[in-house]
Amino acid sequence: MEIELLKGDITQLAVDAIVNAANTSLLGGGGVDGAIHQAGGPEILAECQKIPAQQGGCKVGEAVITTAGNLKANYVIHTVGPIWKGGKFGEAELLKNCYINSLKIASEHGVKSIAFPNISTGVYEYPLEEAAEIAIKAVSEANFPEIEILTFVCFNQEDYELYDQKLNQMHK
Ligand code: AR6
Repeated sequence: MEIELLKGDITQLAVDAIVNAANTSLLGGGGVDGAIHQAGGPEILAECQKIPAQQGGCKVGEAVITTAGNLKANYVIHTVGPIWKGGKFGEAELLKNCYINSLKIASEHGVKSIAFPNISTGVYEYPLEEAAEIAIKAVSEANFPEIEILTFVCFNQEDYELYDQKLNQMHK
Protein backbone atom coordinates (compact mmCIF):
# COMPACT_ATOMS: atom_id res chain seq x y z
CA MET A 1 0.00 0.00 0.00
CA GLU A 2 1.34 3.38 -1.02
CA ILE A 3 1.11 6.13 1.61
CA GLU A 4 0.64 9.75 0.57
CA LEU A 5 0.39 13.02 2.44
CA LEU A 6 -1.82 15.90 1.43
CA LYS A 7 -2.72 19.26 2.90
CA GLY A 8 -6.32 20.27 2.36
CA ASP A 9 -10.00 19.52 2.71
CA ILE A 10 -10.84 15.82 2.77
CA THR A 11 -14.38 16.45 1.46
CA GLN A 12 -12.96 17.44 -1.93
CA LEU A 13 -11.03 14.26 -2.67
CA ALA A 14 -11.86 11.89 -5.51
CA VAL A 15 -10.90 8.68 -3.71
CA ASP A 16 -12.98 5.54 -3.21
CA ALA A 17 -13.53 6.23 0.49
CA ILE A 18 -12.93 9.08 2.91
CA VAL A 19 -12.84 8.49 6.65
CA ASN A 20 -14.87 10.63 9.04
CA ALA A 21 -13.86 11.38 12.64
CA ALA A 22 -17.36 10.89 14.02
CA ASN A 23 -18.86 10.46 17.50
CA THR A 24 -20.70 7.45 18.89
CA SER A 25 -24.13 8.84 17.95
CA LEU A 26 -23.15 9.03 14.25
CA LEU A 27 -25.53 11.96 14.00
CA GLY A 28 -22.99 14.60 13.00
CA GLY A 29 -21.06 17.26 14.84
CA GLY A 30 -18.39 19.87 14.19
CA GLY A 31 -14.92 19.63 12.69
CA VAL A 32 -14.38 17.22 9.82
CA ASP A 33 -17.66 15.46 10.70
CA GLY A 34 -19.64 18.67 10.14
CA ALA A 35 -17.73 19.39 6.92
CA ILE A 36 -18.43 15.92 5.50
CA HIS A 37 -22.17 16.03 6.26
CA GLN A 38 -22.44 19.55 4.92
CA ALA A 39 -20.63 18.81 1.67
CA GLY A 40 -22.13 15.33 1.18
CA GLY A 41 -25.74 16.26 1.85
CA PRO A 42 -28.58 14.60 3.79
CA GLU A 43 -28.17 11.11 2.30
CA ILE A 44 -25.20 10.42 4.58
CA LEU A 45 -27.12 11.33 7.73
CA ALA A 46 -30.11 9.28 6.56
CA GLU A 47 -27.90 6.18 6.32
CA CYS A 48 -26.21 6.95 9.63
CA GLN A 49 -29.61 7.18 11.30
CA LYS A 50 -30.39 3.63 10.21
CA ILE A 51 -27.17 2.24 11.72
CA PRO A 52 -27.91 2.75 15.44
CA ALA A 53 -31.03 0.61 15.11
CA GLN A 54 -28.93 -2.28 13.82
CA GLN A 55 -25.69 -1.92 15.73
CA GLY A 56 -26.19 0.56 18.54
CA GLY A 57 -24.35 3.49 16.89
CA CYS A 58 -20.60 3.15 16.60
CA LYS A 59 -18.35 2.32 19.52
CA VAL A 60 -15.03 4.05 20.10
CA GLY A 61 -12.38 2.39 17.91
CA GLU A 62 -14.90 0.83 15.55
CA ALA A 63 -15.98 1.85 12.04
CA VAL A 64 -19.13 1.78 9.89
CA ILE A 65 -19.60 2.60 6.22
CA THR A 66 -22.23 4.67 4.36
CA THR A 67 -22.76 6.31 1.01
CA ALA A 68 -20.82 9.50 0.38
CA GLY A 69 -23.89 11.34 -0.94
CA ASN A 70 -22.86 14.23 -3.18
CA LEU A 71 -19.14 13.85 -2.54
CA LYS A 72 -16.73 12.64 -5.20
CA ALA A 73 -15.86 9.67 -3.00
CA ASN A 74 -18.04 6.55 -3.17
CA TYR A 75 -18.11 5.86 0.55
CA VAL A 76 -17.72 7.57 3.89
CA ILE A 77 -16.25 5.38 6.62
CA HIS A 78 -17.25 6.74 10.02
CA THR A 79 -14.94 5.88 12.87
CA VAL A 80 -15.02 7.16 16.43
CA GLY A 81 -11.73 8.18 17.96
CA PRO A 82 -11.04 8.23 21.70
CA ILE A 83 -11.33 11.44 23.69
CA TRP A 84 -7.89 12.24 25.11
CA LYS A 85 -7.92 11.85 28.90
CA GLY A 86 -4.19 11.89 29.56
CA GLY A 87 -3.20 8.61 27.92
CA LYS A 88 -3.92 6.10 30.67
CA PHE A 89 -7.37 5.09 29.51
CA GLY A 90 -6.45 2.91 26.55
CA GLU A 91 -6.52 5.85 24.15
CA ALA A 92 -3.56 4.61 22.05
CA GLU A 93 -5.09 1.18 21.43
CA LEU A 94 -8.49 2.70 20.62
CA LEU A 95 -6.95 5.15 18.16
CA LYS A 96 -5.01 2.36 16.48
CA ASN A 97 -8.24 0.37 16.21
CA CYS A 98 -9.88 3.28 14.35
CA TYR A 99 -7.30 2.99 11.57
CA ILE A 100 -7.32 -0.81 11.42
CA ASN A 101 -11.11 -1.15 11.53
CA SER A 102 -11.54 1.56 8.88
CA LEU A 103 -9.11 -0.26 6.57
CA LYS A 104 -10.86 -3.56 7.27
CA ILE A 105 -14.33 -2.30 6.34
CA ALA A 106 -12.83 -0.48 3.33
CA SER A 107 -11.24 -3.65 2.01
CA GLU A 108 -14.49 -5.55 2.53
CA HIS A 109 -16.14 -3.03 0.16
CA GLY A 110 -13.50 -3.20 -2.55
CA VAL A 111 -11.99 0.19 -1.73
CA LYS A 112 -8.66 0.75 -3.48
CA SER A 113 -8.02 4.33 -2.40
CA ILE A 114 -8.76 5.78 1.03
CA ALA A 115 -8.13 9.09 2.79
CA PHE A 116 -7.89 9.67 6.54
CA PRO A 117 -8.13 12.90 8.55
CA ASN A 118 -6.12 13.20 11.77
CA ILE A 119 -8.63 11.34 13.94
CA SER A 120 -9.12 12.56 17.54
CA THR A 121 -6.66 15.46 17.21
CA GLY A 122 -9.28 18.22 17.03
CA VAL A 123 -12.21 18.41 19.44
CA TYR A 124 -11.05 15.18 21.11
CA GLU A 125 -7.63 16.76 21.89
CA TYR A 126 -5.34 13.79 21.23
CA PRO A 127 -1.75 15.18 21.10
CA LEU A 128 -0.90 15.36 17.41
CA GLU A 129 2.60 13.90 17.54
CA GLU A 130 1.51 10.78 19.40
CA ALA A 131 -1.58 10.43 17.24
CA ALA A 132 0.53 10.69 14.06
CA GLU A 133 2.92 8.01 15.28
CA ILE A 134 0.02 5.67 16.08
CA ALA A 135 -1.64 6.33 12.72
CA ILE A 136 1.51 5.79 10.65
CA LYS A 137 2.52 2.66 12.57
CA ALA A 138 -0.98 1.17 12.35
CA VAL A 139 -1.36 1.62 8.60
CA SER A 140 2.25 0.63 7.84
CA GLU A 141 1.79 -2.67 9.66
CA ALA A 142 -1.70 -3.37 8.33
CA ASN A 143 -2.08 -6.03 5.69
CA PHE A 144 -4.89 -5.19 3.29
CA PRO A 145 -3.37 -5.89 -0.12
CA GLU A 146 -6.52 -4.81 -2.03
CA ILE A 147 -6.05 -1.23 -0.81
CA GLU A 148 -3.55 0.42 -3.13
CA ILE A 149 -3.25 3.96 -1.86
CA LEU A 150 -3.81 5.64 1.47
CA THR A 151 -3.73 9.41 1.89
CA PHE A 152 -3.26 11.19 5.20
CA VAL A 153 -5.04 14.52 4.90
CA CYS A 154 -3.86 17.35 7.13
CA PHE A 155 -6.06 20.40 7.41
CA ASN A 156 -3.37 22.87 8.40
CA GLN A 157 0.30 23.51 7.69
CA GLU A 158 1.55 22.62 11.19
CA ASP A 159 -0.08 19.19 11.09
CA TYR A 160 1.18 18.63 7.56
CA GLU A 161 4.78 19.40 8.53
CA LEU A 162 4.62 17.08 11.52
CA TYR A 163 3.20 14.24 9.44
CA ASP A 164 5.82 14.84 6.75
CA GLN A 165 8.59 14.54 9.32
CA LYS A 166 7.08 11.44 10.96
CA LEU A 167 6.46 9.68 7.65
CA ASN A 168 10.08 10.23 6.67
CA GLN A 169 11.25 8.82 10.01
CA MET A 170 8.85 5.94 10.38
CA HIS A 171 7.66 4.77 6.99
CA LYS A 172 10.63 3.29 5.22
N1 AR6 B 1 -10.66 18.02 5.96
C1 AR6 B 1 -9.64 17.41 6.60
N2 AR6 B 1 -9.40 17.54 7.91
C2 AR6 B 1 -10.23 18.34 8.61
C3 AR6 B 1 -11.33 19.01 8.03
C4 AR6 B 1 -11.53 18.83 6.63
N3 AR6 B 1 -12.54 19.40 5.98
N4 AR6 B 1 -11.96 19.72 9.00
C5 AR6 B 1 -11.29 19.51 10.15
N5 AR6 B 1 -10.25 18.69 9.92
P1 AR6 B 1 -12.13 16.90 14.60
P2 AR6 B 1 -11.98 14.67 16.53
C6 AR6 B 1 -9.24 18.17 10.85
O1 AR6 B 1 -12.38 17.86 15.70
O2 AR6 B 1 -10.90 15.34 17.27
C7 AR6 B 1 -16.90 16.28 15.89
O3 AR6 B 1 -17.79 17.20 16.44
C8 AR6 B 1 -8.96 18.93 12.12
O4 AR6 B 1 -8.10 20.04 11.86
O5 AR6 B 1 -12.95 17.02 13.36
O6 AR6 B 1 -11.86 13.21 16.22
C9 AR6 B 1 -17.41 14.84 15.93
O7 AR6 B 1 -18.82 14.78 15.76
C10 AR6 B 1 -8.27 17.86 12.96
O8 AR6 B 1 -6.90 17.77 12.57
O9 AR6 B 1 -12.33 15.36 15.11
C11 AR6 B 1 -16.99 14.38 17.28
O10 AR6 B 1 -17.91 14.77 18.27
C12 AR6 B 1 -8.95 16.57 12.51
O11 AR6 B 1 -9.68 16.91 11.32
C13 AR6 B 1 -15.67 15.09 17.49
O12 AR6 B 1 -15.72 16.26 16.69
C14 AR6 B 1 -9.90 15.98 13.52
O13 AR6 B 1 -10.59 16.99 14.23
C15 AR6 B 1 -14.50 14.25 17.03
O14 AR6 B 1 -13.31 14.90 17.38
